[in-house]
Amino acid sequence: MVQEYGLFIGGKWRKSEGKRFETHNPATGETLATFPLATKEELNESVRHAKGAFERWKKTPAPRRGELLLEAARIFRRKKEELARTVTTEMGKVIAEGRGDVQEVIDFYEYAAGEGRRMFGETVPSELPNKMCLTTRLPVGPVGLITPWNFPMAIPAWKSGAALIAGCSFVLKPSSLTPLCAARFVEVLDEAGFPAGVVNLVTGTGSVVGDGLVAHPDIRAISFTGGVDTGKHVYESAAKKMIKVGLELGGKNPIIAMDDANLELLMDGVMFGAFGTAGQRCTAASRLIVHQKIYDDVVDELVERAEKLRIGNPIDEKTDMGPVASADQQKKVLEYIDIGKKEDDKLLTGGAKLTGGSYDRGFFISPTVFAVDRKKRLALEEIFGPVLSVLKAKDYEDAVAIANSVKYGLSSSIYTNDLRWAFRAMHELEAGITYVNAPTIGAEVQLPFGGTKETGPTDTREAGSTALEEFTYWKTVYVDYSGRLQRAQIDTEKLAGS
Ligand code: TXE
Repeated sequence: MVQEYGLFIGGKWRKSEGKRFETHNPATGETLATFPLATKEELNESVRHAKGAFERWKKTPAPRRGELLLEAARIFRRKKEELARTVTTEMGKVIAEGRGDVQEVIDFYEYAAGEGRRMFGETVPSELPNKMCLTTRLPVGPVGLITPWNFPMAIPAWKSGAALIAGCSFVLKPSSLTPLCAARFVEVLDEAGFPAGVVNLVTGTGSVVGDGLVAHPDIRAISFTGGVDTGKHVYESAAKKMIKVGLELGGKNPIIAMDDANLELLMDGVMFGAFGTAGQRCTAASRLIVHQKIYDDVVDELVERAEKLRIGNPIDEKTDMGPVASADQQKKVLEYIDIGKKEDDKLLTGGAKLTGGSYDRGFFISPTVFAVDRKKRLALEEIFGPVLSVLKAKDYEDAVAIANSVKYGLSSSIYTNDLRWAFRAMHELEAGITYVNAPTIGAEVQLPFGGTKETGPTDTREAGSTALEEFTYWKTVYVDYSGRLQRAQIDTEKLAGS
């Protein structure tokens, strides 16, 4: 039976006045559940609850807030397998990656819970006697979390975990491709016992719920992950309100293969980086930049391996790559494949929709590899699908110049056994993340995640020690216990001489 969900507002699941939409399994076409397209009034109601709850939540000591995050982590751990199956069924990543998505939730909630007992500020010496100076973090207020479909539980967890431990209440607006994952996620938070109104889930369109959330006067920060065009729009309207905004907007991530690289290690990394999650990770390796000396060997091996991948229903443990997430995604990726063909890029393997039998019910595309010239669109634009562009570089300098020639700067990688290239790449690749001898994917929650250039113009970082930046502001406190007026910058000479 297809379950009908409502909106989660003020600690309760509520019916909506809005129309409904369905969510589907991208491998089979099966309808999984229906959700409301929330109205403006319902969105406003959720923000009203978030605002009321914020006043109490911010006063709850951070270690107590952390206990609730730990409780949620325990429940996520208990339900890991069923939640992983929801991720795979609704989004289409293979089941091992579905489990990884949920594991990331557990890892981050545990990490963020610990932050409740750290959340360090500084104590700094004063230039005046009997005066103490310190800094502390304060939550910005109720926040809006706008999330995509490619990590349908992990990304809501990164954003909500950091918001909650910081003392912010939130309204989560998930992608309309994966509302079931968001609902199952919020059910766990409800079971963990977060106070009513701290956690709210509002499904619906970008234009009503997304725009409405960003523009709402009581929403004090927005954390957004999605496409560049939507991100620009969010950035503009957040700027009109002068609120904090965290943006994570995709990439065109390169792997550089130097001529001294361990080829076996390189190929394992390239296959995982390019075709994991059917290339739909913001950190996916979508460019392989190969030193000319090893180019032919790498290309041969790549084609052989890509053709061996088993494509099918991602719930089957034996499947290597599932479908792309939606009909729109499939159309967009196929359009890029056509662009490659029209621009005379050399198609090395794949390059087609998979059809026949069970493939006809889902959105399958064969793993595709093009040999591409550095100025072509396939070398420069984000595709977000199982399409890898291979480029030839003369030497290290040329490889880095190609790597840096795109407008994005999220992840990057170099395979080499030469320390010179490894250390230079760490400094010279224009990206928020650089891997050495590992692919562009595989972020760990205890490290900052984010990019530069059009990937992350606000330069915020999710996860890691920087996760709180999006949701807190710094308060500087001066405590003068001298019992008299002391004037900074003015009384210092007298003091020095006295
Ligand atoms: O993203 P959108 P889509 C890229 C990838 C993909 C493309 C489009 O290239 O092909 O984006 O995917 C909400 N105000 N990435 O269409 O539209 C929307 O409902 C506020 C990269 O899914 O950007 C969803 O919740 N919000 C990315 C979220 O924004 C609005 C992951 C993202 O949707 C809105 C996903 C509005 N006006 C896609 N309109 C990554 N960085 O990993 C829509 N939304």
